[in-house]
Amino acid sequence: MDKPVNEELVTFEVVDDIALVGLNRPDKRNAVSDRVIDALAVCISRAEREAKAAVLFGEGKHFCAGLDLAEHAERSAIEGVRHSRGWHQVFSRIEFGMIPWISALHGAVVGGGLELAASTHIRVADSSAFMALPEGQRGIFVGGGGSVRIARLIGVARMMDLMLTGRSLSAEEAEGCNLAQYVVPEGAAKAKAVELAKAAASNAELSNYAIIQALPRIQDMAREDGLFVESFVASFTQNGPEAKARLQAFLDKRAGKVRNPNDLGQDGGSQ
Ligand code: 1HE
Repeated sequence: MDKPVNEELVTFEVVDDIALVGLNRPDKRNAVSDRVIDALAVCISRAEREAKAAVLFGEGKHFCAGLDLAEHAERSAIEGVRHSRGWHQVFSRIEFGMIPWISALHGAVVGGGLELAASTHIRVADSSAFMALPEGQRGIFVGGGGSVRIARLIGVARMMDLMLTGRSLSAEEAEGCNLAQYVVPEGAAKAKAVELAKAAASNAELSNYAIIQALPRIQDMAREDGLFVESFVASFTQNGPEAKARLQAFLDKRAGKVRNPNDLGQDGGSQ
């Protein structure tokens, strides 16, 4: 039995198989305290149980101002390690969990907020979003998996620049370096994220699981190891009854075709 969600800190609801998880501490710009991490962990468990995909967003004017600096000032070295490892555990449950997670980003997406966004599978930024890693200015270091996830997304050179200078990237710049896959008008990120979550939720669950679990692992492998693992994942995924039914549906012309983005107004979508 899951613990009840602390809705004061993170809101949770499921609409049409999509879990909507909202960081809900707008007066502190959704800064991530220990209690926020605990509430997020409960939401992740519920989302995996109750939904086919999840959307993570922030209430108020910002997605997330990162680590709660008021709490962090008090930590000893060993408490700092425990704290960072705790974030790793929770964020890994997003990245390497059962369902796709889409983040809807607006306003500040900074420090630990960017690390959290980097653990989701697709990031949608609205035009108000800005991304930064101000850890150097605060006299600390990334501790929520950023050196692994953000560096893989944008490359070490760019992460080095962000951390040494503390500069902010606009939403467009973030899209240009893989921190966002979509940029939408201000206020439209959550709706776009829900649309993408619904598309992902309509896939076979086993395909989604294979995509989420295999792609980042294969990226970390040597080429030949990656190709070898790919063959096994491919074979395992296509052997289930759902894959057979979906392939047959296409052959019977009952499934949607892949959409040509140049065909304006035509609904030839793959659903
Ligand atoms: C906070 C935090 C926070 C705001 N911890 N309380 N993160 C940062 O270094 C980012 C620090 N925050 C900011 O730069 C700005 O607050 C924002 C650009 C995000 C938003 O600006 P603004 O003008 O909308 O809000 P504000 O007036 O600065 O802040 C409103 C309140 O939120 C204020 O508290 P109040 O009691 O005076 O009203 C702020 O103190 C509070 N607040 N951000 C605690 N982060 C696992 S390692 C991860 C390492 C990191 O994440 S380092 C990056 C930390």
